[in-house]
Order: sequence, then C-alpha cells, then structure tokens
Amino acid sequence: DEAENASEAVEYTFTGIEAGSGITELTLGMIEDYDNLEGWEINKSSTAGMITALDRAIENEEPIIATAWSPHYIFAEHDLKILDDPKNSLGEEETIKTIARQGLEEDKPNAYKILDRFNWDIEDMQEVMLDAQEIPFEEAAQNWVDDNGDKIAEWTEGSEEVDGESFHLISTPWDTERASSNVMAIVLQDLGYEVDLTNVDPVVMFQAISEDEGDASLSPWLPTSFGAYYEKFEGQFEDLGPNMSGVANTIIVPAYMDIDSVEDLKP
Ligand code: PBE
Repeated sequence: DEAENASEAVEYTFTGIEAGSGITELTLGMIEDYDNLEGWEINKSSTAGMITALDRAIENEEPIIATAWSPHYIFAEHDLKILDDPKNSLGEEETIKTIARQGLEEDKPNAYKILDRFNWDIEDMQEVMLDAQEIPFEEAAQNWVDDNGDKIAEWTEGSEEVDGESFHLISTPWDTERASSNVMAIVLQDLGYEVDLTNVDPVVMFQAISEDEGDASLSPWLPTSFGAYYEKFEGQFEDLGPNMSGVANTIIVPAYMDIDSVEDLKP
C-alpha cells in the first residue's frame, strides 16, 4: 500500500534538521513511542538541508517525510500536510517564552521591563520572516519596528533611556527566533543599550542565561521542545512568561502523499 511504499522509498528515514534542536530530540522520542516506527531514523543535517531536500522532492513529486514547525514559510511555498501524532510525542501547541538571568531586574530594570512586556503575534513574526527571505534579518526587523510603533510603545512604556549599557541577548539559530531577537535588539538599541546578539544551540542558550553569561533569551519553546533543558536549569534563570503562543512542532509530507498519520508508517 501507499504507506508501505512511501516508508520504503524514504528508507525509513525522517529528513531532519540540526542535531541540537528540540524537534530532533522529540522525533527520537516519537520513534520510541510508536511500535510501527521500529527501525526508523532521522537524517540530522541542518534546517537549510531539510528545506533543500523538501524543495527537491516536491519538484520531482517524490516522497519525503520531514521534521518541521509552524510558523514557517515552507507552508506558504508548498502544499504540505501535517501528520497526525496521536500519541502526542511532539507535544501540543506551545508558547515561546522569555527568560532572563537572575538579577537582571535589579541590574538593568529598563530592559527588564521591556522583556517582561514583550508579546507579539504569529502574524508579526511571519511578516519579519517572510521579509527576511529577501533582505537581511536586521533590515527585516527594522522594517517591522518602523511600521509598528504602537506595539513597541506598549512594550517600552515606563522604561527610561540608558547610556550605552551593554545587553547580551542569546538566541537559537532558527528563523522564528532570529525574527524576535532582531526586533528586540533594535528596541533595546533605540533605548540606548549596546546590544550583542548570539545564536547558539538550545542547551547552550539555557546554560548561558543560567550562568549569567547572557542577559536574556526570547527563544525557549515550551513546555515540550525545550522542556528537558528548562527542567535541567530550573531555578537558575527567571521565567518572564510567554512572548508568543500557537507555535508547534510537526512532521510534514507533501500534500500529494497519501499518508495522514505517523501511525500509518511502516517498520
Ligand atoms: N524549532 C524552531 C526549534 C525551536 C524553534 C522548533 C525548530 C527546535 O526544534 O529546537
């Protein structure tokens, strides 16, 4: 049958992304959770590699089963299906949270207030991500900031200007977080901070905030994607709550594939 052919055609392999990502760990867990995924593997490479493989497969109408997440521009470019995951191995819809190092509120109260209030919508993030397909992220973020003075005024209300204080934002390297951290970098710069922005693996991000090497991060997907790291470092950072909701990890296939659930795949 179709699922059998497709499973064989993809060599029982999910096209994956970076080894250090949350979704890679979750997909390894998913393979454990489902008996029918016995013997399945993930081809870990990079997000760019996954997207190239997806583009190529779709160009040739070949089967591909990939790890992905929403929001992502691939959903605007291709007709894709998200496979059901009845055991919920990839978790439900998540929020993206803001975390800060202990003591940030005292040390940098003006930045802290902004981070604490920072909250935007999927549509906002998507606008920056789509724009950044054509121009550098810094410029896409600047365009969004220029167009959304009212939202920024809500975040910055009550924060006073500072004079060149340093601020170290730590992010993860995916577009979703490059969008949020580049926007925040501009907002903090406009208040007078000297902002440093570093992209690292999720576990390194948690470690940096917990060990006071970074001031804050807007990148933790929770409760599932980064749940293990959150627990590992719990108590060593401050949780400022969600900055966005409605994001999700997914397994995707092109719409022409006749598979609807990870349970359909064959060992
Ligand atoms: N993501 C996008 C990341 C977090 C943001 C879901 C690919 C991850 O899996 O770690």
